[in-house]
Amino acid sequence: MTDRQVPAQPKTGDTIGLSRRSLLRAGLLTGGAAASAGLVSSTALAGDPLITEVQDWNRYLGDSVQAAPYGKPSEFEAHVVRRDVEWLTASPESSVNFTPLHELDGIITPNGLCFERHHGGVAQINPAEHRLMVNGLVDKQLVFTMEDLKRFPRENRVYFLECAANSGMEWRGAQLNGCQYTHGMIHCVVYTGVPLKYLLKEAGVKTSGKWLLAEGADAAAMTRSIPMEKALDDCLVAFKMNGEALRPEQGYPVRLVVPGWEGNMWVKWLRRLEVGDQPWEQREETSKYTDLLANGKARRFTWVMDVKSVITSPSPQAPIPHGKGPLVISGVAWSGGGTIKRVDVSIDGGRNWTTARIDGPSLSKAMHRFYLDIDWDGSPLLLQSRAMDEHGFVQPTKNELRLARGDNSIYHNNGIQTWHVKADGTVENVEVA
Ligand SMILES: Nc1nc2c(c(=O)[nH]1)N[C@H]1C(S)=C(S)[C@@H](COP(=O)(O)O)O[C@H]1N2
Ligand SMILES: [Mo]
Repeated sequence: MTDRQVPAQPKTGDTIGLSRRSLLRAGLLTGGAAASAGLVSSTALAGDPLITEVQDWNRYLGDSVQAAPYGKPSEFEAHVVRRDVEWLTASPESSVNFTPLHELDGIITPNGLCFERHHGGVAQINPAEHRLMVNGLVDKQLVFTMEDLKRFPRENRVYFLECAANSGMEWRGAQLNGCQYTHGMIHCVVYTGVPLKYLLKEAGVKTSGKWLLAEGADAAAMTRSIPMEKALDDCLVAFKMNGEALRPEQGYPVRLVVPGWEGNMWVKWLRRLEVGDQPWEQREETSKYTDLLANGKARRFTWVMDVKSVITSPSPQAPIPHGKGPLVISGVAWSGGGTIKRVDVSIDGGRNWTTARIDGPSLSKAMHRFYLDIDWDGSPLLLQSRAMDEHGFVQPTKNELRLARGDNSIYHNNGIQTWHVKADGTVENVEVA
């Protein structure tokens, strides 16, 4: 583990002024295709032994097809792992680790790198011994086995899951040095599952049934109230992620998928769905996952994850290794309200904006990948990204957010992130005042 992968201890909000004239000198390359001479490695011209000499891997047989019945990444990618921040939580069982966003590309998170958040550790469940009960205000109380669930028609959908506490540590100022830690409580995979409405239809929801309680089979018995409208809309009872069985960390054998809404509601190890006529006022929807405003009142039932984005490279854990010349700026954007329509990138702390290129699938309530290809002149940058969703919602600055919600909040920070890129290519988390 190198230094730059170690999370910095909390520091008091580093603030950088906007007066750097040098920032304006960094020119934007509009085309995208970078045809500068700076792209060609000069070592190749000097008789590089990696070209002139036959290497071992070119000479000896490699591993057999039986060597890795379940494949894993190259040993040279060993640093690409989920990481936690030790001082953040009191115990490692009720804790969180973070997706290494700075090492990923595209929109899909590999299963082994999806951040984990659990309140009572990972439940280890034999699917043959798992049951899902539907009870409460229904015509027929039902209990499904996993085999029963797999006889309902199923769907495949790509969705992001973001913990409402993602970026929570950044509410009052720049704190953690890396997008893995500031924005890594998110993952995006393709789920295979049964639409929740099919199961509810099978049970027959009574007309008084307006709410659904989802309960987990883990030691925390996570429970959340979900309005019936959402349950009957796009929720899934999912058993596969990225084509294979859910990982135990993600709720094996079955979890609830609540598209676009805060991660806490996506109950893992799902064991019970109760239909009721009002919310249950559980811990996770009263004392937690509510937003205390400046006037002492708390916003609650703030389910939708608002439009948000972050530049993943360059970023503190992904400094620029190559000096000036062609530079790929890349990041991710998402909105619980639907698709992302536009992402703008600023290299001067939000004074000027250039529309980035969204590449890859643009799916509702899924991550979007964006790029801005520039010709970096080697001067310092204040990098920001600002996303806009299909409804026209625009990601706010952190000051705008604090004006609306005050200073007490942890959850639902979708403010614009700033990275300070220095002339030597290193990058730091800062806030633009
Ligand atoms: N049963 C159960 N479900 C749970 C939790 C839990 O502790 N137990 N944590 C919730 C929280 S707070 C989040 S953010 C998401 C995290 O999902 P992940 O671990 O797949 O990233 O799961 C939610 N579902
Ligand atoms: Mo969460």
